[in-house]
Amino acid sequence: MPESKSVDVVIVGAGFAGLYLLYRLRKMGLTTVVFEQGDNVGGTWYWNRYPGARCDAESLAYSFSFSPELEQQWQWSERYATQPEILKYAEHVADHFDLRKDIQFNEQVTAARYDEAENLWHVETAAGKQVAAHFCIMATGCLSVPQLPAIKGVEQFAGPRYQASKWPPEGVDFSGQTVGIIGTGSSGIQAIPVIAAQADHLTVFQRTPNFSVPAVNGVLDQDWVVQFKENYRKHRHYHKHGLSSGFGDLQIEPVARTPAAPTAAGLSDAQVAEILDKYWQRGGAFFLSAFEDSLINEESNTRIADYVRNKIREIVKDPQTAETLCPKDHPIGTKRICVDTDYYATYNRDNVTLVDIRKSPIEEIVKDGIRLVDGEHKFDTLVLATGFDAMTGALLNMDIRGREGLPLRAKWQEGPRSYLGMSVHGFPNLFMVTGPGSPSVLSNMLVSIEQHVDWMVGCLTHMAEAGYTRFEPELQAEDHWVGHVNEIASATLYPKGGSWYLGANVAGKPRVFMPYAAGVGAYRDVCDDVAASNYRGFAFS
Ligand code: N01
Repeated sequence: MPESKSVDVVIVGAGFAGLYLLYRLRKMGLTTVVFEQGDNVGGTWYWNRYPGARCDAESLAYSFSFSPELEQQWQWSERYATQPEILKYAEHVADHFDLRKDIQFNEQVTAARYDEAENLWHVETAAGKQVAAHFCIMATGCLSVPQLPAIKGVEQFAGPRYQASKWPPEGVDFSGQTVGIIGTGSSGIQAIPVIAAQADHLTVFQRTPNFSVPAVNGVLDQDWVVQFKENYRKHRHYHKHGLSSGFGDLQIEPVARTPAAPTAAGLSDAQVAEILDKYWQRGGAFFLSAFEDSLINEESNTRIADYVRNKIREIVKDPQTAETLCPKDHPIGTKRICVDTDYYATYNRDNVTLVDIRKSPIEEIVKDGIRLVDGEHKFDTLVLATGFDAMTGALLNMDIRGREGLPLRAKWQEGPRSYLGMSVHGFPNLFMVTGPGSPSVLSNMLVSIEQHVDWMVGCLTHMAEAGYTRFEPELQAEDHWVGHVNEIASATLYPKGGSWYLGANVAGKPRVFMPYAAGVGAYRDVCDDVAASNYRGFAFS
């Protein structure tokens, strides 16, 4: 077994969070090692290479803000960047800041144990590497543990089988093939139009329809980009402080700067349509920001949902198919809204069939297709876009043990508990980036990652200056935060969504609404206030 070495900080994961952490901690003069299970940087953008994969936040906002030089130097080509372009960006960041030398690739962390006497974390990888560190920071991502469907027979499919979140790097050519796909979340909705355009025939097995809005993607006008970049600080400020999600609409003028209407409740259909048409035509998830109360007022939400259902009925020619595609089981936005290119129109193609497996459930995956209660569908290739064990999956897959050997799995048996979504009582000197209890997946991840890392760096600097070597959130502060996160969630419609935000997609997972729903600006204010009041809620020694 390789010899154990000691560093100031061990970071788990070399996605955007791990990269930025490494950059900042190195600047502080701390020794660091990053363990990454893949053979490259990029995290989610390394693994999710399925056809059509692209970000649902606009490129110029879904990018690091810490380096004006990087901002000016990197040229995004489309409004919504493709997965290969985002991966290139992550590689560029790693190379430009010379980060790779402190990253150990193909190293999956399996255990992290805190030793109280030594005040050290002992971290182990599957390959048997060990490292001791004063601080351990989990930058493991929120959607990094794929979820295989619990469907009988999935292993007996004889043809090629691909999973969206573990796509082969060389890509897949579907020409001349018949394909079946299970899953109509963001991944499926992006992949379906692209696969349909290539394959002989595509059968989509849909259990629950999702709301999707058009991306209205396009090549970026470079004159517009220059103008945008001249005002980058102003835009960044707006994303970090002025918006609840940190996504925004990057249009320099109209929609973004037009204040949201207070509510859709009580308006006529024509009035609702007049407002929403602008957002629909402009494209993107910003659609939900048209009304201030879209996620807190049931009537307003229903009006917005009705508008989208009517759009689906307008776009999809076959009325029965259109009806099957209309989501009716959850308020719009309480499951992550999807952003697509030609998703609904794809069902007008002759080579696409939609199968409602809610009406006729899957009995079994067989060697050449899928057998439903009312018949069989045969195809050559199976694609699974069945989601993730989100937010807690990666953390709980590792054997993380805090003081007195307390396993995180035991501490979180009834759902995740944290202080500010960053730290856990009983687990000293451990941070999580964008963990449960922070805005995380409800926000532009790059905005949230930078905010968390900056805050953590501030905390570690405070400790170094004061001569502290150990921090731990107090139980009372954690309990209070968990209560507050729940209180905010219950004031919204989110808990009605039955989504992966709640753990509802994983059998046996506790149903707890995991992200903090008050928005990135409000959350940042709380974190800044905690820091300014001598890190209220943290015990240092
Ligand atoms: O996963 P999902 P995803 N039998 O959980 C179905 C981010 N993301 O990978 O709803 C049949 O949303 C399941 O059906 P149901 C984004 O945050 C972002 O698509 O459980 N079907 C559902 O249709 C997103 O929200 C981007 O009834 C089964 C689908 O599989 C998150 O990742 C792109 C099944 C899973 O949908 C996750 O999206 C991609 C079964 N046994 C992803 N099990 C962008 O930035 C599951 N399903 C654009």
